[in-house]
Amino acid sequence: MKKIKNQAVTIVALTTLLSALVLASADAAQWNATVGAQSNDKGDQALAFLPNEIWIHAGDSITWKFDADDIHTVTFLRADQKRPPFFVGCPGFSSNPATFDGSTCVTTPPLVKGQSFTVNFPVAGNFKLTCLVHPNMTGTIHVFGLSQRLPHGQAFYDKRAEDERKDLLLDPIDRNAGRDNEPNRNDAPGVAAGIGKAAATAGGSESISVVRFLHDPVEIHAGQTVEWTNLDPATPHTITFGAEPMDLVDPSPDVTVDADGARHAVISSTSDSTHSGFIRAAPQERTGLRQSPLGVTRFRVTFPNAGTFPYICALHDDLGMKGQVTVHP
Ligand SMILES: [Cu+2]
Repeated sequence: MKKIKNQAVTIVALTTLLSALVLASADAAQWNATVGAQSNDKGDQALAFLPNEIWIHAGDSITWKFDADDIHTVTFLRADQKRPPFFVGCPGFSSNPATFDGSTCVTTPPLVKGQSFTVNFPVAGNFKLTCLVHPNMTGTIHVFGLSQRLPHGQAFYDKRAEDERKDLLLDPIDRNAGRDNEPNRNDAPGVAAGIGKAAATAGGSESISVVRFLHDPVEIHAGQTVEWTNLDPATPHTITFGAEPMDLVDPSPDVTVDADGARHAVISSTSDSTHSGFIRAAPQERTGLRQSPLGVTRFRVTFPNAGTFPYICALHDDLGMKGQVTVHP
């Protein structure tokens, strides 16, 4: 008799637990968003969370689907945490699905088109979403308590994502920018090493980056100098001839610095290697913090001898960022 009663208690307890679980899962919604977008030739990269602002209930999850060949991360740092390099992560990378309540950092490793990642948000709060690869790629997740009404449904976010994607990818960037300038007094033909535009929504910032060498290919005569200029507000690029070095951030040892801060190399033969290091704009300023150093946005190469000199951006060659300099005698 006592055994039967115990069994009955166990069954009641189990039933209660089960119905609690069913209730919880019935209430918890699953939301969808996209990370990144690109043109068919991969040359235009939208560095954006689409959409970059979402309102959900505590207990809900969001699944981010990656949709670009350029790498991105989905990252939630602790409020007091310093921003780490993307290859370091939190440190380390979260397993999928992850849970973020503000107390512990959550990040994916760098992911590309076809991959996805889900984060559950058990606690109410307003949380910043960022991509560790792209500092200007941010968003906001508003997590409401269950008693509060959500302003939008999934259909709204799908439309918002599509609108933001089109705004970024179809907004014409002046690909001739920088070309109308008075010719350089050193008679150096110019190549734009990437061009971009920053944009923002109420949820955060985003940008469009053209990962191409514009005004390429270049034809010059022996003895002339070519100048590459990065016209992107944030994305770094490199100009790399010959062997790709292990360290992409810093220039190769042969590179010197001109009086105006531009880096400069001399390539005498088609078997020479040289690497610009990261060519990029200075980061944005923030009041109360030490100002950021000037960016290094220019790289020059002098070609004393004739030949055909192919080169790449070591960061974006897989997206098609390659060029060529032909030097005539
Ligand atoms: Cu690049």
